[in-house]
Amino acid sequence: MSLLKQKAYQPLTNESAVELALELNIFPGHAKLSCKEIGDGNLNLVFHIVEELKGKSIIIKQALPYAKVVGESWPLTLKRAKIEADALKIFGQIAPDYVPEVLFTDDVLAVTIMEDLSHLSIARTGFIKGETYPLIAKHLGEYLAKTLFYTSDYGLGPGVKKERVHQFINPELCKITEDLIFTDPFIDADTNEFEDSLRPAVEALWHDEELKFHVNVLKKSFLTDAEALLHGDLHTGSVFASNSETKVIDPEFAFYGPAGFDIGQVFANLLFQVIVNEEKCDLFINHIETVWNVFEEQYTFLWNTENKEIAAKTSTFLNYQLYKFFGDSLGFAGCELIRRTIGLAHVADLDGIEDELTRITAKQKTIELGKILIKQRNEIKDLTSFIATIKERI
Ligand code: SR1
Ligand code: MG
Repeated sequence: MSLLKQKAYQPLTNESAVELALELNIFPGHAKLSCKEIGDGNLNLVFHIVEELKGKSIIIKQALPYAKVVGESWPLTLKRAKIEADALKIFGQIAPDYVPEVLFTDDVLAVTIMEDLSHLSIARTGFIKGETYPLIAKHLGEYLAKTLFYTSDYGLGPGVKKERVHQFINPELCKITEDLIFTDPFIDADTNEFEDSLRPAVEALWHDEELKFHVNVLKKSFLTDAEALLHGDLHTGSVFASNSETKVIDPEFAFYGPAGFDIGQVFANLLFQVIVNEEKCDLFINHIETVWNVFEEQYTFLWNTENKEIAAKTSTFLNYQLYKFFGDSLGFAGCELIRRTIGLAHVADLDGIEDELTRITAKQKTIELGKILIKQRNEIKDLTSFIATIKERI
């Protein structure tokens, strides 16, 4: 019986992924298709299907009922596939240049079929190989301004916005972030993973009461500030890029949260390259500046031209908003730097450094910069002081 008619979840194989694509008439019935499972993330299966003669291709992404990075002992809701598909559709309407096209979704099979982006590379992998993607920062700044404005009270109006908050209640995936970013790295949790030589630096974090206070403030903001529909996991592994194109993928962690969270994840994941890539350090600092400058300019334009809250359209309130987003983003960036260094889910920018001394030194710098950004996020009032803070620590 056809996969869709069975109305039951089953993990796809290369063979059944091809059957599904044929059943949906995405390719002609006689097409000769090849399929490869290419998922290298922490959670899902990803099938790349290519029509051998014509070269047409698609991606089928399927959620697994557990976290792949840990195994079946960590069950995980399949509902995240619907959240991801719905978020891709909304972000795709708002910022079509920067989001893959969705071709089909099915909530029971937990699949999203989308445009194939394999002519692009995962930005993190490209950066590690020496690419710099000259337009990625401008594109991400624009993506952030549009998605964070148009999904907010100011872009949608309070009625529709509240419906969206309801639609994107995503407790299980949010809990992963709450634990892995805001809790576990700051206590002696089983999920933490770090080299023995980092233990003194890690234990210092666990005993730093001032730091833990600030992390609790940031976690409270993550839990309660429903400012905009966030991507929720906007690291450089969630971005496909080339020298001319940028596409943001994988919004399964989407929910209504503080706007600075998405911006901060982008900052932190560019900071990994600032820290490890001595030769191109200035270029990645420049990317960070561009992300913020483009975000600020475009958010300001949307605020002034598309604002649904007439009485809020003042420059003082806009400045208040931008100042809050900036400070929040530094704090969230600090949390991301620390959790990717000593928590459960690491990044190849750091872990891929073969020489142990170089790797440990880079990780120590990452932890120190993370601490400073968390504690001083409200004193670092603008880009100039942010860049100065970065340069003092690397
Ligand atoms: C168990 S999931 C670990 C991490 O992978 C995802 O991409 C998120 O970043 C999450 O924190
Ligand atoms: Mg992901």
